[in-house]
Amino acid sequence: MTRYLRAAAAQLGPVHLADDRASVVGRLIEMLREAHGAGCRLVVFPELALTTFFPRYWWDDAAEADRFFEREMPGPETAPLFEEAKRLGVAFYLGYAELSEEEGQVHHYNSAVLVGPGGDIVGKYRKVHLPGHADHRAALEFQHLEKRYFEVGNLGFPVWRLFGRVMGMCICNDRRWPETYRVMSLKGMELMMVGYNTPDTNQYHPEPKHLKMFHNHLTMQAGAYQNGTWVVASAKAGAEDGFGMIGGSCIIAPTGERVAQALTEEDEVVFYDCDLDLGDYIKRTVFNFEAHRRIEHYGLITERTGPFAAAPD
Ligand code: CDV
Repeated sequence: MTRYLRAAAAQLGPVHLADDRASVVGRLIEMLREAHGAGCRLVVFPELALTTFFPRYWWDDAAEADRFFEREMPGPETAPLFEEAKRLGVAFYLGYAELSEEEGQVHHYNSAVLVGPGGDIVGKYRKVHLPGHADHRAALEFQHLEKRYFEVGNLGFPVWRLFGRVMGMCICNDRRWPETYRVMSLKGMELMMVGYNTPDTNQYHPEPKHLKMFHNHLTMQAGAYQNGTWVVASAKAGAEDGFGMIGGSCIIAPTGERVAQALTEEDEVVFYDCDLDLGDYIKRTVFNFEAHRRIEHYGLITERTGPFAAAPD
C-alpha cells in the first residue's frame, strides 16, 4: 500500500469566454506532463476547468448556458487529456459542467470525475452545496447563478479507493462546510481533492479583499486537521475577462499546515510528497472519533438547516 503519494494541484490562470475547449485542454495536458515530469501520480485540476466560470453571466434563455456543459466524459475535446494521462500513468481529478440524461430527463450538475492511472473513470461527484442565486440581480457587477444553471448533486459524498488509499472529492463551496469533510472522513477518507472558482470580491457584503484568501485557506486547513486528512486544492486564478478569481491553490497536510502553495495567478503546478499515514496519529488521539464523538448531542445537524428563529426558553 502506498505510504507516500506525490500529488499535484494544477492551477489554471484565467479562462476567457472566447477560449475554446481545445486550448484549455492543451493547457491541462501541459500541466499534466509537468506534474508527471516531477514524479507526481495524482493531479487535481480546478472546478469547471474546461471553460470560463460561466455562472457569472445571465442569459434570458438558460439553455444558452448548455454550450458550457459536457454531454459525455470523455468527449471528443477531453479525450486527448484522458489519453495522455493513461499514457503517462497519472490519475487526475477534473471539474466540469455535466449535462446528463436520466430516465428521459435532462439534468445539469456541477461535477468532477476521478480518473485512475489506467484512464478509467473511478468515481464521479456532483456538487452538493450550490452557492449564489437563481434570479437576475441587476445591481451586481457580476452574477453567481449556480442555483440557476445546476441542480443539487444527487450522489452524496462517496469515497473511492485509489493507490490502495481512501480518497474523497468535493467542489468549491463544499469546502467551506464542515459536514463535507466529516461525512467522508467517517468513511475513512485519507485525501480529499477539491477544485474551486472563487471570485476575489464579496458582492453581498463589503469585506476587505484579503479575507477571501484567508477564508479559503482557513476552512480547508481546519477541515484537514479536524479530520486528519490531506487536502489537495486547485483553483482558477487571475482575471477572467476582467473578473478576478483568487487562486491560492495549495496542498494541506492532516496537521492543518499548508505544505505547498501556488505563488502566481497563472497556470501553475505545485506538488508534495504526501505521507498518507500522517493522519493516523490525529485519528488515534485528539480526533479519535469512536472514543470522543458525542452523536447523542448532534441530532440538530441533520434535523434542521438553520438556527432557531428565536432562542428557546
Ligand atoms: N464556485 C463557488 O462555489 N464559489 C464560491 C463563492 C461564491 C463564495 C466559493 O465558496 O468559493
